[in-house]
Amino acid sequence: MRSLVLTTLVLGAVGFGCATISSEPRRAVVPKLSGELTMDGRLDEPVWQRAAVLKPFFPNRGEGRDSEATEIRLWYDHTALHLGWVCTDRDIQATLTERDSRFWEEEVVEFFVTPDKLEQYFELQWNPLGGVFDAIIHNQLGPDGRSQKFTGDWSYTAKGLKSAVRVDGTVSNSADVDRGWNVEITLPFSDLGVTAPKPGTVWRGNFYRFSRGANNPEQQLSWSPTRLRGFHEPLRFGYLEFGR
Ligand SMILES: [Ca+2]
Ligand SMILES: [Ca+2]
Ligand SMILES: [Ca+2]
Repeated sequence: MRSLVLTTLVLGAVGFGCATISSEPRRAVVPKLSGELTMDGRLDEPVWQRAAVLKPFFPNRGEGRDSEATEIRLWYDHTALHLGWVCTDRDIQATLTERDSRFWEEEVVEFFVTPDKLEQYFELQWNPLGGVFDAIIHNQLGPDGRSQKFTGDWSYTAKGLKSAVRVDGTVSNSADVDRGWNVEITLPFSDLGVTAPKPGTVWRGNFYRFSRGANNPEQQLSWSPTRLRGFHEPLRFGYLEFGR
């Protein structure tokens, strides 16, 4: 514990860019907004300008910094949560397209979220080719809150989920220099088994990215770093408060 505290102090003192790594899970307020979206992967509708912007992402172990920037934009209305991913990427790599593929072996962005208990949460993923993964995770937590083991029910399908990807570059061609990719997402609350949360409600959730490329080592990036080996540490998920 003593060394953990010391590490936190040192990291806090050094800082990384405009933000420091906090030992506490991160927090965000998700604004309640309204606006029509054209589901095309372009975040150019006016409502995206008023969304919460969650950035930067950090290496999940909580040390070092990201080699390419990631941000998530977030808002909700009376029926759904809306997510917009902005991934800077000089070399976009992906081949998988089928639903529930093992996208994490390539490049992918991920959203883990639970409206209720930490032991059960939704895992959703999107890749640069428009691939989608959806599952319900059951995670057995030990007395210290850490994951002991988890299983995923991949048969779950988020039936109302709508998403679209826009790639600025070429996928799986390391001979050129890409710029990045966006994902535009509408996730109805009904797919999470709930109605729209009342303002002030706090959920737990986290945003992750597997970043790879020909000249980049793999990075496992997080909005709220778990500071442990994997992403499946719900005690380390961030806090998402629904605003007014
Ligand atoms: Ca759009
Ligand atoms: Ca890449
Ligand atoms: Ca599924």
